[in-house]
Amino acid sequence: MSRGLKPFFRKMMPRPRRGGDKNSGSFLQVEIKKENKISVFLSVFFSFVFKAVKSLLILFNILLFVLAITVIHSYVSAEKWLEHRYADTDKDGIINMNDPDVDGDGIPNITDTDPNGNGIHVREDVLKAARTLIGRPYDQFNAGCGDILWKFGAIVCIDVVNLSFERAGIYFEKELRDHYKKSPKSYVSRSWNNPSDKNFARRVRNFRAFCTAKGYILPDGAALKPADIVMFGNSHAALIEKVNEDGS
Ligand SMILES: [Ca+2]
Ligand SMILES: [Ca+2]
Ligand SMILES: [Ca+2]
Repeated sequence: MSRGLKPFFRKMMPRPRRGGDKNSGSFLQVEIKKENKISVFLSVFFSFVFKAVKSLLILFNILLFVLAITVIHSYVSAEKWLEHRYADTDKDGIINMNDPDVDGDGIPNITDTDPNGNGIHVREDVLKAARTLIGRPYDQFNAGCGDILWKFGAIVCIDVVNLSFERAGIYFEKELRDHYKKSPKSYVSRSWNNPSDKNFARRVRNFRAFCTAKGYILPDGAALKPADIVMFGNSHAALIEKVNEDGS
C-alpha cells in the first residue's frame, strides 16, 4: 500500500478497539435476540392454541356424552311414566286407560275418591304425580312435529293435568272419548276435532267443554282445593297445588 492512501482508509474504516469490534458485534446480537423472541412467542402462542383446542374438544365430548345420557334418560323416563296406562290393576282383562273402573270396586273412576285403589285420596295422588313432572321440558311445538318431543318427555300445560290424573286413576282421554260419543255437539265442530285425533284430550277447549257438560265447573267464588283444575280461557290449564288460609 502506498503511503499516500493511508489517511483515506483511516477515515473510512472504524478504528479497531481493544477487545474486539463492539459495534459490529452488537448489531448481529440484536438481530439474533429478535428472532429468538419471535420464535419463542410463536412457540408459546401455538402451544396455547393447541391446548385450548384440545381442552374444548374434551369439553365438547363431555357435553355430548351428558346430552346423550340425558336424552336416553328422558326417553326411558317418559316411557316408564306411562306404564300404568297398560297395566290392569283389577285384573279384569281391561287395561287401565280403557277401564271405566280401574280398581274394580264398582265406583266409576271419575267419581271414585281413590280410583287407582292404592288407599291414597285422588287429590293426593294427583299432586304427588304433578310434582314429579316438574323439570320436564315444554313442548314448544305442541305436538306440531309429531310425537318426537312427547316421546322424550316434553309436555304442555294440559299434559300436567291429564298425566297427573291418569296416575291417580282417572283417564280423561277415555272420559272425553266416551262423552264425545254421547254428546258430540258439546265440542267445537271441526272435521279434525274428534277422539280419533290423538290431541283431542290435549286441547283445553275440549277439556273445558267436557267439564261444562258434566257440571264440573265451580261457581264463581267457590273455595278451591288442592288438585282442582284451573282453566284460563280455552288455551291454558293448571293445577292448584296449595290454597292459603285466605283462599288465595
Ligand atoms: Ca282393568
Ligand atoms: Ca273404582
Ligand atoms: Ca289413590
